[in-house]
Amino acid sequence: MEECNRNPAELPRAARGVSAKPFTASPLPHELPPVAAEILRTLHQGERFLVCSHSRPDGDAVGSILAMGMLLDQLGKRADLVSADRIPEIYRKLPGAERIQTALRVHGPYDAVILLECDGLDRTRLRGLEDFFLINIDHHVSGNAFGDLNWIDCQAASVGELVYRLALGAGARITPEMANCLYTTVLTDTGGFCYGATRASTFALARDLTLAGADPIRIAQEVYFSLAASKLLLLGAALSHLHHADHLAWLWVTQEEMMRTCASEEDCEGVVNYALSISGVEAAVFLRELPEGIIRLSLRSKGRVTVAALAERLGGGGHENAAGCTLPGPLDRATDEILAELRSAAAGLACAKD
Ligand SMILES: [Mn+2]
Repeated sequence: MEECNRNPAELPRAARGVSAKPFTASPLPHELPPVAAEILRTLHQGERFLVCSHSRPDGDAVGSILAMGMLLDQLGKRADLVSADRIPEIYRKLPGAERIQTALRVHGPYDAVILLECDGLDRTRLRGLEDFFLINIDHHVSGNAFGDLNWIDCQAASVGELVYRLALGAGARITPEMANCLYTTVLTDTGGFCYGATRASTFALARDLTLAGADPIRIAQEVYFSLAASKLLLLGAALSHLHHADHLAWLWVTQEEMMRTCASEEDCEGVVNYALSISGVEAAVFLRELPEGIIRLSLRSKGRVTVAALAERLGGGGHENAAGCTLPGPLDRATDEILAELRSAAAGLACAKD
């Protein structure tokens, strides 16, 4: 009789060591700092909150917004989840993703606005935030204490990790839905545990989230094996223009190729990484021709070339190893300009032993 009651869908989870028993969290990498306790107090005291992140949201932004919304639900609060840009296709299957509203201006009787991984209000591209009580939770080195409460922890693998610690601090139950959202933040922000702040505590966090019900296989399939065909067609076009020399790699797509492959802006995400992945290449750039003829550039580095300073000089910005800017067209002129900049930034590397 017992055999008949067993749900076959449960077997793979059981095989992964997931049981129905409550799990014990691994020791946290750090004590919850006083500001996090203050954030929790603010959440307990308020009634209605707005949760948002940066424009063009990535896995950490979407997963953290959703998990924070679920935490507020558990605390019996009202939470509005807002993004200036639509949620990328690969994250739309996350539990509760349909709850995130797309808007460019916010208004409402909020007790506080919770900003996740933003270094300033501009980063959200949302208008109407400035008069609210602002809770800023970030893990970037470039993080800014622009809020009324600022929890910036550069050791965290994702902002989701901080939301998780906040949820544990609040005594919330880490539901399978919450665990799936949080696991997505860690997987995507570490590039599949390949870079970023990947450390032992990251795997402890992934373990905890798996025990709490996250499904690592399904999430990996959604994130890495559910691409739009247009993305691969665009990648093919970009790779047909791949060049590399002197520790640098570059590739581009024309507006005509964007149209021909039916590619969207979202499809261009990550194309630059293919150029960077070449052995011996230290910095890479992906150039995309926009309809109006100007050129958008994505710059990446493995760490020895600081692309942020270079992008800033050209009117853009970003992180040390990931930055962007736009240059006037045409494409070949912009390519020459950025290569000259990159060559001088990488000049020291030619003599340095790899
Ligand atoms: Mn992040």
